[in-house]
Amino acid sequence: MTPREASEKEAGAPPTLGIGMVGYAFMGAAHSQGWRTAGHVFDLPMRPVLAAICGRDADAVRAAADRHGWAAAETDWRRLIARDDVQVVDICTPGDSHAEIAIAALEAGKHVLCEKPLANSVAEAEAMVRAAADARSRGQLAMVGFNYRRVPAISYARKLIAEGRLGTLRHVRVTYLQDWLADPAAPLTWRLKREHAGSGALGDLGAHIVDLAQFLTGERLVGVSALAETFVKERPVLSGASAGLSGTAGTETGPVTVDDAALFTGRLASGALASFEATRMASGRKNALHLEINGERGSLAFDLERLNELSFHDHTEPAPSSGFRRILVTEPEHPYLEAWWPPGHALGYEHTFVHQARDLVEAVAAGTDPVPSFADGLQVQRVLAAVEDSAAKNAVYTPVPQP
Ligand code: SOE
Repeated sequence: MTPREASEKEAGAPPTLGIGMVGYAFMGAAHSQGWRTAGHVFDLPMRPVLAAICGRDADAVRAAADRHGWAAAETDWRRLIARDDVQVVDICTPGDSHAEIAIAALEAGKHVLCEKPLANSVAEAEAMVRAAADARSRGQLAMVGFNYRRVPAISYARKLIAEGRLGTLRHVRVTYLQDWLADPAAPLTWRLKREHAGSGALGDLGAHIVDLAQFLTGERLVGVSALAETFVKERPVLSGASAGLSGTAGTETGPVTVDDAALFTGRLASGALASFEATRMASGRKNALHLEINGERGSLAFDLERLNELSFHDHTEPAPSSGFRRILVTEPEHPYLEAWWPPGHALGYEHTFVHQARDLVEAVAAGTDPVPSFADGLQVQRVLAAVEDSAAKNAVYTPVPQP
């Protein structure tokens, strides 16, 4: 125990929870913000401490540690997970290293938070679920980072659906559109290589919308029919370091080995029909996630670019005066909002990572199972694999194996 920890303990301050993060690009920055802020906004039973961050490039990781407020920097993730001041390992690396790091961290006695998609394959995700189950019997927790569940309006939408406000569900319609690959000159980053990313728009964006559809409805997808396409098959090879979505490219080109876009329909367990579109080629769309759910008694719609709002239609109201109305999800009674700003003072993308950190800290302190679990991540992985199988056969209906 450090002198500061000892004096905090004496003063009755909550115990600390040491965080170690692997990765420091876009997601690393977003998660850092979450860990840094959660304990200042919410009354947490444990205080997250940004103990150490890890990346392969010593200068870059030191700079990231200074920028994002981490006490120490490591260049080898094995050293990070061996540190005594790290109790939670947060994995923000490309998908090809998720399984190895997560399993090693669980075996080393740490709790784990892993960015989505959980892994690059069903087999890896299954191994991670097995390691998480073993670790659970030793009191450790494992969570996958589907941060959009933590948008207050999404969390509130789930509550309305669970309360039956939409009645029997008929349709789930979700699109997630970006445009950072619309330009054929955009460079060949790791996200465009199957060996690193597993898949393209499907795993990156499709994973989010599959998770949201299942989270909001409380149901699983049981089968899918899919089409996928790689519109730009060769792209300029990177000559410098890549920050994930961009980088400096030379004149040499290399093959894109993942999808640029994936479209699929699916059936939910109750019989409701779902449709999904995930693309990075929708010019003009930056981070446009739209969803609409229609039920017998009403409908809900959400737009990530207006994430403090939810559209709700109550179909039991008399037709002449009924219609979609806007719910501003900024009241203290709404999920996550009790500790933020007064009503109408909006939240944004970064707050989802603060809420994610809060939920994991609370689960660790209470010893309860965090959601989404690694098993939830595996279920999404199974849907993604079924989508790939179906797309390879030009939309042949493909069952999703159920646990
Ligand atoms: C890039 O496409 C990306 O950063 C995703 O990887 C994230 O999960 C999503 O939140 C925003 O877009």
